[in-house]
Amino acid sequence: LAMERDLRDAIEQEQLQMYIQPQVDRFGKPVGGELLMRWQHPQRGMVSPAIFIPLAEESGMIIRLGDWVLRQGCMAVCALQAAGIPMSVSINVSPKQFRQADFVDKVKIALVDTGADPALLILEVTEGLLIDNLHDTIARMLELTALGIRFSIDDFGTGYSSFSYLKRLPLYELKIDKSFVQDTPQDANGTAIVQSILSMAQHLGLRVVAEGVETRAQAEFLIENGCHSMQGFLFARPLPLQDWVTQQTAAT
Ligand code: G
Ligand code: G
Ligand code: MN
Ligand code: NA
Repeated sequence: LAMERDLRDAIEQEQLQMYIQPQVDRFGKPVGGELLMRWQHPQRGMVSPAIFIPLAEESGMIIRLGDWVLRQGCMAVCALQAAGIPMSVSINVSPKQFRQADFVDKVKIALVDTGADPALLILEVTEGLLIDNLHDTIARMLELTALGIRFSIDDFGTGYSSFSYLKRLPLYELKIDKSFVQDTPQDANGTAIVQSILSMAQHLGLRVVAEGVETRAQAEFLIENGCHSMQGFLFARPLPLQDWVTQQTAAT
């Protein structure tokens, strides 16, 4: 509860920071990046989003955090483009944030205010979003895709997975959850699941990002099976956006 109060101040006191974790293609070239929030608390130190996001969802603070992340996402699109780094930017959108009556308006305003190219912005949503009001969810997603924004299903396969939504939603991408990725190539069942997701995605015309790629063997397996891009400690840990920009501009 003390943490809940602290979270309220975190935005104003600039304790929140955006990290980016690159996603690379099969040649190792960065093609996108996921923004991940970090909270540097003056006393508690670095607080994991795995702790404060659920708290923010319960308390409703996720709306303010989400507004901030949306803006940061647009600003990251602009910063990368200005630095000549051709990458898409993925942000995590929680169900509560997505379901706000004025969410589409907020996205439009953020795009206009920042001048960000919507074609470079990807919204990661979870299967939890699809449990109720699928009809409204689809309508809202269509409004956003009409702006040029793309959608990705995060943690694919771990939530309420239903094949029917895959054909009804305007999706661009699936992110295979790291729990499946980390079963490859040694565990027969996990490996079969990953192969099936990749094959299904290919037939549906969806791109696939594998998350939590930690070993060379996993990467080789994923590439052999047609995975488009990979994200994980093998390639890079999440790092402050500015550090990534500096590193990329120095490299070229
Ligand atoms: O980065 P890890 O970095 O530890 O993130 C832990 C969890 O927090 C993940 O499930 C991730 O999706 C979530 N998360 C990280 N950043 C954000 C954010 O900006 N918004 C939302 N809604 N979730 C986030
Ligand atoms: O948004 P999502 O739930 O997918 O959050 C991604 C989470 O995965 C973050 O907590 C991020 O720090 C974490 N992560 C990223 N790469 C790796 C990895 O290679 N291994 C593991 N174990 N976690 C990772
Ligand atoms: Mn994510
Ligand atoms: Na995920």
